[in-house]
Amino acid sequence: MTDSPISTAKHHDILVVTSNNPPVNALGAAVRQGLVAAIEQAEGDDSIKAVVIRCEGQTFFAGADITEFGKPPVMPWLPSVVDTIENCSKPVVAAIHGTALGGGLEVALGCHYRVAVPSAKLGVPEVKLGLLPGAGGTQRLPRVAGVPKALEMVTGGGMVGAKEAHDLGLVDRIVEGDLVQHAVAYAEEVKDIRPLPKSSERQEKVSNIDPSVFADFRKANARKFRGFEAPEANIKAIEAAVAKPYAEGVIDERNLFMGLMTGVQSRAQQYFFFAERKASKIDGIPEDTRPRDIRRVGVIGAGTMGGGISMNFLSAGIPVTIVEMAQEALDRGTGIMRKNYEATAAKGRMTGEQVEAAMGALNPTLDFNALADCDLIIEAVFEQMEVKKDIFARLDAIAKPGAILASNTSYLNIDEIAAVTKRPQDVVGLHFFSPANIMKLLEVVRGAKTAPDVLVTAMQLAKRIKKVAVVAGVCHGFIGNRMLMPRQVEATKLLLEGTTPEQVDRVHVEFGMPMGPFQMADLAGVDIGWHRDPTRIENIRDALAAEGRWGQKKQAGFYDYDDKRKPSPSPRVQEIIDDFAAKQGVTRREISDEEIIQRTLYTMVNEGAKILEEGMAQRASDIDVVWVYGYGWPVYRGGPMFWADTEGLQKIVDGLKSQEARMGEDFSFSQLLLDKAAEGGKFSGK
Ligand code: 3H9
Repeated sequence: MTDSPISTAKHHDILVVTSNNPPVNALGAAVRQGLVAAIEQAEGDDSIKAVVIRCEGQTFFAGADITEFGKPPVMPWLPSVVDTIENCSKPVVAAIHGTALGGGLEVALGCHYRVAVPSAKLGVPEVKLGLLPGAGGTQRLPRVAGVPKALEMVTGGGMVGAKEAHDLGLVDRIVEGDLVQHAVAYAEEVKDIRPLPKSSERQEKVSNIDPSVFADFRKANARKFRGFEAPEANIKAIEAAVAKPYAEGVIDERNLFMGLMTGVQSRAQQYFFFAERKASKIDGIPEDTRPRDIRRVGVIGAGTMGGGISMNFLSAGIPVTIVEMAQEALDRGTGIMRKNYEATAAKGRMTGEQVEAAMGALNPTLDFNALADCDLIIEAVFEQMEVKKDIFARLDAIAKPGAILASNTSYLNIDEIAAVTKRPQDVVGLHFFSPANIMKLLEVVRGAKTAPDVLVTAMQLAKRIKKVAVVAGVCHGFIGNRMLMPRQVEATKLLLEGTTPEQVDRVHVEFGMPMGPFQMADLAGVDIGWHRDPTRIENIRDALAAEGRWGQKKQAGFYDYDDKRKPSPSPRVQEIIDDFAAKQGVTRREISDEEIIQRTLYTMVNEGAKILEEGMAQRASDIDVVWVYGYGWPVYRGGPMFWADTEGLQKIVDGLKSQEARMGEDFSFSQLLLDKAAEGGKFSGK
């Protein structure tokens, strides 16, 4: 079998089994077949006393091959491969580097011993794909690492480092230097030890477990798990490991796994895994485009956005020059940045030294000319075209040749901004989401003249600062905020027609959004974008703003808030709504939850389809990435476009048609949506 990704070589009496399946040694069919053949080889050869399983390339097995999911299964499947390894009559040692993830860790747990390099990481991220470790992992992991840690790992999907893994008993020895050499030496040490230690036979860590562990764990994490099916299935599987013998526990695991695998949520989450990776690929750009070198970043504006943006670069070790117009604003901005870092340190997520290193790499100044040596300059000032144009003209005069000039605008036309410079090819939009040091999304706005290497630099830099970047075209609000608009328009009209802010928000929260449109308005500030003339009252928002009901910060907005920011329905808001309805001659009626979904979520899908047909997003999955990472769309629904596919596009069209008259001229159909619905098509998978 020359083309098998699995090869074997004898080092004296140790058989070294090597997987070479780039990029991440996913456990596809050929790998599984090769592993079983290698164990058979070891069994059949008396001169072999022990086996080492290792991987070439960047990592140990990163799990099952996700691209095989949903296709007809090819034997042998992973659970039986792991069993074959564990049942080998000769000791098997896993030699781990990179990341042993999911099925990869399950293979390692099937081995009798595990050695790892200090940089290795181990985890079971299946929950992020809407799944559970289905190759015996839910039964072996608690037996080796203990129930509390197993619960945390299977439901959180995070990784543990080699040292912690060693402390937990997941790794038997940490080895420095040549991994193969050490693993072979380890195999020599253990080759004669019998009985072989089998993870599946260990009972001590799953015996005498107080069942309240599970109830407490569920309670403590209820908020985090809300809406997701996989965490609960993972918990049930660990419960089975405690309550039942191994042989029965794995049957429970299998049933729970299949239940998840055939559900919509895991399809959505697997789709999203690939969507996120696809987002970094830019259409129409030569493959060999080299990024520009970014050594120092300039940020204009030390407000909430400017400060948050700066922190991203500082945390990644990139020095930042931050410019403000007045000393007081500069001090306030940098003070907040320090406070944020110190809060992170207080939670143990940063050391005091790291805080000082980050703040030490910040150069706060009132001197605009200090931006002259920056390789990337991001403007984060007031959202007004004239202000931005003025800044870009000044930047054009002082920035060094080849510097990238970026605007953090959330709506404005990048081409118009670029036109005031003599270097529109260097201008790009970098739209961060608030709080900019936390939110993962970055919309990279591609202007008509933005150079390919500027885009490539932006995408690469996004990775460096741990953001997920999506390319958007120039249109009002780009991808995310543009789709917010129809939702806002219809939500507000629904208030007049008969619903309450509570009903609209409840429907959105039940759908899985972190909050509804009115809760979001109160959080962001009802006064944002307000014309500031209290006598000019043209809509409900104007009326609220005129009365100082600016949202949470004033303890009054669409809701009333108590001292702890707990919202309650506001009789005053209801009066304002009733007043407006009366003035506009709207007869209020009972509004169904379904109508709210049709008018606030289906309209978003329609807008997303327009964005696609206009080429403002490269692909439907990019829109989904924007909504999951920028606005908290529940990932178990994949994003608005994937969700539309699961609803059925004809159902979306029919729903919108049923509301067309009510929505009036605010609404028009996307031709792409109509066409796709008519041909029975989908947005995803194209
Ligand atoms: C599982 O194991 C189920 C079992 O319990 C039960 C079975 C019965 N399969 O992320 P990157 C691709 S579920 C197929 O950019 P990095 C990825 O799409 C699995 N393909 O690299 C990308 O392709 P492209 C549990 C995979 O260095 C390329 O590899 N395991 C898989 O930033 C590079 O990926 C997981 O969930 C896969 N499993 O990060 C681990 N993984 O170049 C998922 C990656 O065409 N993987 N690809 O865009 C990861 O978390 C990261 O890829 C990893 C590397 C940390 C490994």
